Parts: sequence; C-alpha cells; structure tokens
Amino acid sequence: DRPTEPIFIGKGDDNVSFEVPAEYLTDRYKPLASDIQNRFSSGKTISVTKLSSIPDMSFPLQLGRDKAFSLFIPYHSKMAAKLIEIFMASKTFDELLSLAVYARDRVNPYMFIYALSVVVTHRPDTRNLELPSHVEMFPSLYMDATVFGRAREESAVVQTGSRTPIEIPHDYSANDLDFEHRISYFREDIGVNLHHWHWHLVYPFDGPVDIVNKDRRGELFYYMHEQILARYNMERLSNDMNRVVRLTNWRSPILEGYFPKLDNILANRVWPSRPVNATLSNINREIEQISFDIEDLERWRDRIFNAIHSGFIINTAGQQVRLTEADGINILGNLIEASILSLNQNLYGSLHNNGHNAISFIHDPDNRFLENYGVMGDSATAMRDPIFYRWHAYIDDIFQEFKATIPSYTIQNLSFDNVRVQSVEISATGIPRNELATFWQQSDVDLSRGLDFLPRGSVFARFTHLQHAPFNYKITVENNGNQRLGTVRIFIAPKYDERGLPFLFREQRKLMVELDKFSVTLTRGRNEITRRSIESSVTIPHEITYRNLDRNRPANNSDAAAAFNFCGCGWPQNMLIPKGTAEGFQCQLFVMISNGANDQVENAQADGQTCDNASSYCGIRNSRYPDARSMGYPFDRTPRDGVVTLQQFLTPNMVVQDVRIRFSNRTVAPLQNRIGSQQTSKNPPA
Ligand code: CUO
Repeated sequence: DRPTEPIFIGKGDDNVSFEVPAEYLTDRYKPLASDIQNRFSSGKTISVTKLSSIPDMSFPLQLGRDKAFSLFIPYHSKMAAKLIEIFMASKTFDELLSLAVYARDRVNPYMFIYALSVVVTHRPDTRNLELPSHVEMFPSLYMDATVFGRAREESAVVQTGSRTPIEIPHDYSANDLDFEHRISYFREDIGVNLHHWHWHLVYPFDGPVDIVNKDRRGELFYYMHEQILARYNMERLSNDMNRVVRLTNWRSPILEGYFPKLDNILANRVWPSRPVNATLSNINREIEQISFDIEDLERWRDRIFNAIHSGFIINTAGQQVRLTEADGINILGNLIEASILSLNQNLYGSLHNNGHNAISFIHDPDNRFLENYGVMGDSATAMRDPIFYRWHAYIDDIFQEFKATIPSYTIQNLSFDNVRVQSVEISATGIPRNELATFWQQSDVDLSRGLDFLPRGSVFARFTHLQHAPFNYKITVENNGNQRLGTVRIFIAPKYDERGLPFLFREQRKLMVELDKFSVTLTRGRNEITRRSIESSVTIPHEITYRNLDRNRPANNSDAAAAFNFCGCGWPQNMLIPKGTAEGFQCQLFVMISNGANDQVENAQADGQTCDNASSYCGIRNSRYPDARSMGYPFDRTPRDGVVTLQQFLTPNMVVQDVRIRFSNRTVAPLQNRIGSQQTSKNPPA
C-alpha cells in the first residue's frame, strides 16, 4: 500500500486534494464541513482513511499554532520528537497519511512540517515521496520581506503567464557601511541556508534514537560545520577581510549587528534584530521553559576542555570513557552539540545549542518584551548572521583542541606505495588553464506554494547568487604496482594570509575546502583521470537544491527521484568555488590519492539506495559514512614533526598546483526555463 512512483506533495496548484473524514475537522470547522469539502479541490482526490483511534498528541499540541517554534529550545524539540515518534509508529503508509492530515490543522505548522519532513526522509515507505523545497514552503525564511507585498500585488493584478519575476535587490539587509555586508551574498545565499536546514533535518539531535543515531553523526557535526567555516574564511579572504574571530568572551559587547529584514509570517512577527554592541545575559524565559546562565556555558566549556586534556570524559555512570583516536571526535561532537547521544548532559550540558539560544534571545532574555528568537534560533536562518560563524569558530576550536591531542599522521599513514600523482590541471572552456571563473547569476524561485493568497498560479522571485564556470580536473598518475583501487581527494585553500604572507601548514590546513572525493581503479602504468566539477561529492545540482524539476517527467527517470530527500542535503553547486578577486585570488589546489583498500567501508550503500552525490557533508541514506578515514583526512590533524609548509607535507601520492579564482563583476540572466512551475493555473475558486 505504499506509493511506487514519486508523488509530489503540497504542490500548491490544487491538483491533489484530500477527502478528510468529518471527524478530523477541528471544532471550529466542523459546522462548516459540507461547505469546506471539495472547496479547494479540482483535480485528483485522495481519500483519507479514518483511524479508529488517534494517538495522544497532547504534548506537541502544547505549542500554539501561532507561536514561534525553535529546534534549539529543548521544550520545542521534545515536542517535535514526540510527533516524529507518533508518525514513525504508524504501521502503514495509509495510517501515516491519515495521522498527518489529522495533525495538520492542529499542530504548530512549522513543527508539523519539520516532523513530517524528518519522517518522510526516514521511513522506507515514503522514500518515493518528494519533499517540496523548504524555500518554496517557507519563502519568508529565505528572502527580503518586501518581496511578498510585491508578489501579492503582481498576482492580484496580472494573469499568470504575463507576470514578471519580483527582483530581490542585492543590498537588502544592509549596505557597505557595515563591513560584514561584503559577504552577505554568502551568508544570505538561499542554497547555503537550504543546505544547513536540510543537514539538520537529516541529522536531528533529538527524536527517536534510531533516527538520531546515525553512523559517525557527532563527527559529521564537527566536519560539516568545520567546512562551512573554511569556506566562509576563504570567502572573507577573497573580500579583503580577516578570518573570522572566535566568540571567546561571552561577557563583552558583540560588535556585529544583524537586521534580517525577514518576515516571520508563521509567528505573525518580524524577526528580531540585534544592534551592534549587544551583550549576552542569563536566559530565563518561562514560556519556552528555558533558563541557563552564562556561567553555565562557562562551566560546560571548562569541563569539556578538562575532558579533552585528560583524554577521557565521565559518563552518567561515573565511568571514564576514553577519547580515542578513532572515536573521540564522534563522542565529542555529540557531547558538545549536544545531541541525545551525549554521554553525559548533566556534566557537559549543551554548549553549542545553548550558545545559539543565548544569542538568539539576546534582545529579550527574560521575555519581558514578548519577543521571539532571532535568526540564530532556526537552522534555516542562522547562517545569515555574522555571529553564526564567530560562534561556530569557537565550537570548532574546541574540536581542534582535541585533534591536537591525537597522533599526527606519519608518512606511512599518508603514502600509497608505488603510486605517484604527477600533476593536476584545471580546465574550462574559454578560460586560461588553472583558472577558475566566478560571476553573478540570477535564478528564479516559485513563491506560490508558500504564499496564502489568491488568485493562485506562479509568482517568481528572482535572486542573484554567486556562480562559477563549470570546469574539469585532469589528474595524471603513475602506478608502478598492480591494478588497485584509489581514493582521489581534492581540496583547495588560499595561498596567502591577510598580510600577504604564504600560509604555514598549521593554519592553512584549517582552510582546506573539500571540493571532491571519489574512487578510481588505477591500472598499471600511467593513468589519466578526468573529473567534472559538477560531479563533486560535496554539492548537489541547482535543480535539486531548488526542486526546479520538471514535474511532468516520467517517474523514476534519471534524476534519481527515488532517493530525492537525502539528495536535498548537500552544498549548493553554485557555491562550490569562493568568489575570488578581479585580479585572480591565489590558491593552492591539492590532490591526493589514498589507498582504496584502507578507505573502504563494509556495508556502505547496503540498501542499494545510493544517493551519494553529496556524501562528503551528508553521508549516505540508510548507510554507513562511505569513507573509513577520519573526516577531513589528511588535514584534520596537526602535522608530523618538521612539517612547516604544505610542500613539506606532501608524499609522492599527493600534488599541489597553484590556481587562481578570477571574479568578474557581471550578472548572467537566468539560464533555465522555469520548468516545474505552475504555468497553467486553474481559475481561482469563486
Ligand atoms: Cu548547524 Cu550551530 O549547528 O547550526
């Protein structure tokens, strides 16, 4: 009784409607039952089975429908966890559908969509359901609020087909008087924020244990965020800015302000802003049942550092658990975040999550002004704020402190006998060799699914984002051994620091941005490997980030619709390469081929459901992380004695090539047809 072909839910063009049992209507709507039935329906109707008993939803119902929901608030995440548990417990697809329909008009809508999305992503019988893009469901979380008034006007006055896209200006949240505004294109990139939302959807820190407890999730929490920082820092250096400064002092005013210009239409409020020089204070908000002191954060921090320097943590049974080379980082990831897998929340608290809370409630720590949390309180919006990176730089530094306590890689750990990488070269049509070209591009996103106004039909927002010309890597390898499996690992890092001096290895390794990782079979002798940038293991294609797919395509065709949800997690392809500079930002491209025999993981992709096009940051659905090495290998540790520069770090199976990223300040019009849009809309209901 489960769908065998992809079905698109919530498309918003009313082609599908649900026949709801009258008993499911809320008290307010029961008297209107006959009037409501079929009012919004024109096409296919799905009848919803009436369940003989509805599970107890009283806990998730404690949060009002018009209240702000934040996963970082334990009271809220526990409610969402309960709802997820209820949905997961349904025995059949029919039962799940019925429960979801019942819950939809009762539960807080943001919590509902979050919980249902987690469930759809994790149940085997919903694998063929395609989640709409989060930006289409909740566009107000991703773009300038003024867009929506203009969209309403456009849709009221202009017929579908003649409507023009609403352009989102480049400078809507600040101007260049704010130094940090130079990289707002990165912080406010829709795809970047979608990636972050989706990552936390795939790796929730609370919920049923079998959903939370994924292979190496704590380590991936560290690595994915470490990569965000490496990318952010490269972006900053491209814009003549210093690397991000850790938020170390929690008692002094915070220099960075942020005024998001977002509407929170879910909670009927605007998103709170943070003026410059705001100071953190103790949090005590009864309504969210959250209270902790800055001192608590400091205590947890001290205990975590203590554990790292002692080499073990203390679990809830009072036993020592060693932070080993193999597992230490995973234990710490879960402990510092903290997820429900933390081995002792009483002792180590929830440093990272409560840092988000302290920052997101900085403007109203005791709720005296009845204000909601700021953008740091939601994974869909947190990356917009410069403070996100300062906070995460602090968190990352704790992980680095641990990495400094484990053994460095020896030459043997890094080598691949008889394999010599001779060269790597980057090429793209019409662009000089070993250059990467970046520019601006415009894309459209359909707002109609996420906006509740009539008449319906597509209204597009047109946004401008960074883009680069697609390119190829050509890697030449000499294999003097037998035919063997190798893993190609490609990174890029800036060559010079803020002062224009060449980076030393100990700093440069933290700026190494993973570009790709893939397996190759090396035949005996000379091998030439060609790889396209769009195949990257860290990114997902533009069409998947924005779900800009042809909804009329045949089912189960080449875009791997069956594994779609996990594919939604991945760095946006358009942000693979940092912006660079007009003169050509000087970088070092690093390629290593490691011994595939040591990298392989048993049971990776066990269920045959491969959706590995962004496995580096997101893992693989229902499977172990596909690389046996530490995440970030070979740059996750301090170098062996005597290594000061990247050149000195190299073993024969590695190569470094100087490359430049050249930015040209031009804007390319949208490339794609707006496929998948609601080009034909039905007439508005009378
Ligand atoms: Cu992703 Cu702090 O973990 O936002």
